Amino acid sequence: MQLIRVHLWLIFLLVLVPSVRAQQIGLIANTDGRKTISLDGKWQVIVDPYESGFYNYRYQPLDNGYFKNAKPKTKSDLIEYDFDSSASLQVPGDWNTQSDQLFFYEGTIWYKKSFDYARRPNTRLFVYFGAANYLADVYLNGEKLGQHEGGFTPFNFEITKLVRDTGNFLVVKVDNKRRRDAVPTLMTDWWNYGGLTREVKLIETPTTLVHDYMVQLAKGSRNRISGWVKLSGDKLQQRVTIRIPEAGINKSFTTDANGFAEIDFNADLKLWSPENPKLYDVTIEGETDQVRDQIGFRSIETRGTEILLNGRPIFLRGICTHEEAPLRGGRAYSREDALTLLGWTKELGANFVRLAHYPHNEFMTREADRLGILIWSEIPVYWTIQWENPATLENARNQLSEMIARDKNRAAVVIWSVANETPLSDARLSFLKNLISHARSLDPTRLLSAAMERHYLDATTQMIDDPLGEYLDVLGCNEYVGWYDGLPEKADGLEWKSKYQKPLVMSEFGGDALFNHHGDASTRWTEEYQENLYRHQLAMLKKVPFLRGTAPWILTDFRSPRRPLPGIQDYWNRKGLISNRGEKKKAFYVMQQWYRELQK
Ligand code: GCB
Repeated sequence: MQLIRVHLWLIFLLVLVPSVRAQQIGLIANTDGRKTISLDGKWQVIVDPYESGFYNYRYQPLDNGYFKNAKPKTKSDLIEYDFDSSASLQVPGDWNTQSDQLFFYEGTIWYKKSFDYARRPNTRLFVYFGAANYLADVYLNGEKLGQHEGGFTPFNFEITKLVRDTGNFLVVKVDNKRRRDAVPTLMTDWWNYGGLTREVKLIETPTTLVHDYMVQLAKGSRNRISGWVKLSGDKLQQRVTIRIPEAGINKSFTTDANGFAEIDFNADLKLWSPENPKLYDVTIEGETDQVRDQIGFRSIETRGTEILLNGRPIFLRGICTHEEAPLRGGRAYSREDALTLLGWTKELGANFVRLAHYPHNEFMTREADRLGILIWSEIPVYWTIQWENPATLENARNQLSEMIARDKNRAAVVIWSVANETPLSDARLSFLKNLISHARSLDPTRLLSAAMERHYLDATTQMIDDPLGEYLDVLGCNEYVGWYDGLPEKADGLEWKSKYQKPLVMSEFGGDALFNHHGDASTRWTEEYQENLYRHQLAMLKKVPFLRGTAPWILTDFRSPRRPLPGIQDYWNRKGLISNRGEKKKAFYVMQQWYRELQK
């Protein structure tokens, strides 16, 4: 018996303790409204294609891998790595565009940053990563903090107990090897930019902090705010107050033994819209901590085939975009990058952007909030995911949770999308239904969509009857009539039908053109071909009775390993309305003209 007890304890220590340590605290909402210290800048790196900093020659995990940041103590010591004399990379930033040697690299790179930090009493400290693509193992002072999977969502680890006044070293093993069971999986049409692609920062909080909150209009209401506040720490029962001074709001609630309080009160507000993107200063104030945010309030619903913003029908004049830096190239990460992309979006006459095919950095959603651009945000459940694999589902659910956790208070975000162009099967349907109900449980207010499948009933009829449509609020379809599907004139005779009484957003259409490559309208890759394709597309789309939005593919040319054609593509997908150098192609103006007409 005694022996069993000892064994149980051992199992507890071995199994439970590391996992408790790895789980730590969930995502801290709104790092903007808190005290943070940036760890951006140069980080020392070791490129480790064989992961010999992690595994020994028998492929067993090492106890003293590179995360120990070891130094020889005597002149006879054998240590085969040294961060401090290694090369460095800029963080945030993908590694591919910082070194020619790393351009096609897929594998592991170790990052190290040293810092000092004098922690004050009664504070907690967290290290926060905007994103790391794809798999990150994080260590502080040689101790493992945890692992994070998924290349486009934020995560944080508490380091209160491990941090020292001086000489801290933070080591992150970032691995972007593609995997069949991962999300996304092996095949995508975008560059697998690896690294610490978004900001890294330390967040200092009081011992009991306002961990997370949702302050939004209740579903279907334009004058009732409802949501919740969650505290984390040892003083969980507190009075928390929501203040919105400009709207004369000052409402207090008491958190329960778990630190949780639901909030619900009436509010007389100027509503957020693309025409008037009104944001209010909001303070969420507990007894021990307070957080400031800027929040817009608007309602979003569907009625039959209409999309209603603040109760009024709206047409989503959209455009798709990847998170790729205009002009500079590589992963976008900054406010300036966001402002360039959203500036072009506005210039096009758009009021809506589809952030393809994964959650973009927070500057995009924050700036869209300020500029009045509606957002479709999606997770990289793209093409041929392993639908039957429970671990893949768990991974997708987690990426969905983290996307919603970060952006649930952004008025701009009106649609969460769970998938792109996924092939029909029972396993796929149950996987996606699971994601849909998960999203609804986390956020009951926003619309759910996905880019679904569609098919030809006969030569001139496109039918939307993908069973997924039953569970979505907004139908999304990608179609490439005139590019992968016949020539542009094919669009003239096409009719669209839908099984569902729901609004449709044509979430992709388009074709490639190399900027300044000219010819007649039937010559592929020319601006004239693309322009003609857009003309025929728009003529067709205008006739679709249930169409409530368009998001052509795509704002700018973007890098893709699937596009090698020399002299034309050179590893760029050329479907941009704007080139990778910022030059507008003829089709840009076709779209712009239509979006201007729609505004009259
Ligand atoms: C699609 C995909 C998108 C591709 C695009 C293309 O349907 O959703 O990721 O980049 O087509 O250019 O083929």
